[in-house]
Amino acid sequence: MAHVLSTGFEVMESNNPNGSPKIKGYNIINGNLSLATDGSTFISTNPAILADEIGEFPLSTKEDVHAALNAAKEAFPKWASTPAPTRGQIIGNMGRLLMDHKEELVRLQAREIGKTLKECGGEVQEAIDTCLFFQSEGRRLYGQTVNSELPDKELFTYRRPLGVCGIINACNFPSAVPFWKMIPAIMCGNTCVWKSPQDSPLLSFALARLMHEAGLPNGVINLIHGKGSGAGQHLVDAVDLGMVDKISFTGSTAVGKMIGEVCGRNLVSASLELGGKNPLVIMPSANLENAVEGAYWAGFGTAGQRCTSLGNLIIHEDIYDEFLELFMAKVKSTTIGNSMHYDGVLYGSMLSEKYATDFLKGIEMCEASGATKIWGNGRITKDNQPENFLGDASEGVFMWPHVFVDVTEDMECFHEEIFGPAVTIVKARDFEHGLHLANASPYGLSSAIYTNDRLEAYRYKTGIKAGMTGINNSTTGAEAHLPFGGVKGSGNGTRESGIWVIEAYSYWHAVNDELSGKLQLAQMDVDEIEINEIEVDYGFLA
Ligand code: UN1
Repeated sequence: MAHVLSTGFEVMESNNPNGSPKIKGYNIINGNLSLATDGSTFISTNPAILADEIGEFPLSTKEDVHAALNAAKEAFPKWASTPAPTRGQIIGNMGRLLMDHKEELVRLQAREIGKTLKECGGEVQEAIDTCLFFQSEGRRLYGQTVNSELPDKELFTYRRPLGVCGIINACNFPSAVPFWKMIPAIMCGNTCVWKSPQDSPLLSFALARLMHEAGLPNGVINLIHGKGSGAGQHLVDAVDLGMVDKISFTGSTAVGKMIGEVCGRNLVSASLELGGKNPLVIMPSANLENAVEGAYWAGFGTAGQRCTSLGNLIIHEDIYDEFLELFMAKVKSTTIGNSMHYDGVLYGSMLSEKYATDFLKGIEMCEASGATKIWGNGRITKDNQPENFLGDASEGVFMWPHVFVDVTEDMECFHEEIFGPAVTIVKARDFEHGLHLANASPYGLSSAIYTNDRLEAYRYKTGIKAGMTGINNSTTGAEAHLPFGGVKGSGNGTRESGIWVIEAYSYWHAVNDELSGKLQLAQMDVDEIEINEIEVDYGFLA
């Protein structure tokens, strides 16, 4: 522990268990730490130990959001004209600082959202990988030289930044996902206003401080805290006021559609990464033990709170009973608890109480749909806990793993995402039926198949409508340099990560340079080439 959390981080008085620190958090606007203009605040708590208050943060007002947008606008011209390799170097510094402070950030993230230390480690690594990737993209922000159809004339293309980007992410991937967005954004020369998730404000504050420590000029990234319906909505409303040139959002499909509408009517670019009901098909030729591992991890890793988590588990009828038996043995032995106190837990608490409440509504929806619950019992409490729950369940918000069978295409729970540890199981008659079921939900984010039949794998890969597909792999676990995103209800076709995301944060500028000293008209002043009138006998080809 040291640096990131101690330098300039004010510890407040608290009654926290084990004396854990409570931090006073700030917005960062134009590099300055500031409170909400009306002084209002909210508290971030540890979802695994609700009595543990992590910090107090500004509940930002419209004025605060506008101040952040103005700071981003002010900073834009200078940052946009900073050489891209220099921007890349600052991003590289961020990656190195993340490496230096990985352990503290991992522990802070685990404390703030309840994810396991192992998964938080993977996630901070994903943020590091993103920085290292885009450090060198700063040296590769290529345009093209294009031949003109006219003599003494040159054509060029340049990537130009869009301007001020509004960044809104969810708290389930609170370090990797904002970095997926902001790192390419600033690499391209944009400036940002980052609305932190309300459930991971201290982590956002620490990350934003680290970005400034890396050499980021003031105003390039401005952090504002608050709730989705408050600061988040003010940021979206500012699109109608002409103050925002781009919104990048990860969250629910309903909110994504609302943001898409606002951006659409203003012709402002929107990157929307939304929900999923990710299907995983198990075919008889699969290695069943491997398939069980993949399905189990996809469904219950991260307590099912990834947008790529398994939704519909589609099992071929010939191996249904055998697979289910192996799968349920694993589900029943699931170790759950606070990973900061116990080793080897598969998952910890829900991300926050709000996620827990929404998850329980999802469980009710499955029951109302007519699905048969074969495992799971809602919220874990002292008197209602699975065998391998570790610790005192009353301290935080923990959920049982849930499994529903007899799910069919006509049920609501077949189509709707349940964000949490619940898997809905569907039986498939054959491959065609399995593929049909995999395509039948309104979403198209991730998908997977377990098969050792190469033709089936090929037909799945070509027949599925999804942004991502795993073959003999889980639905989760995208790497930081492949395009991430979905189709159908999972997004608007934009992608995060790798070289593909650069399209989302830049526009192409075509420049022509007329060197001839005269006006030459494209299409009209072009030399005509006549076909030569020579006799060729093609008869020998016959
Ligand atoms: C998300 O849940 O929003 O592919 C992102 C994965 C992770 C990212 C998930 N690398 O599951």
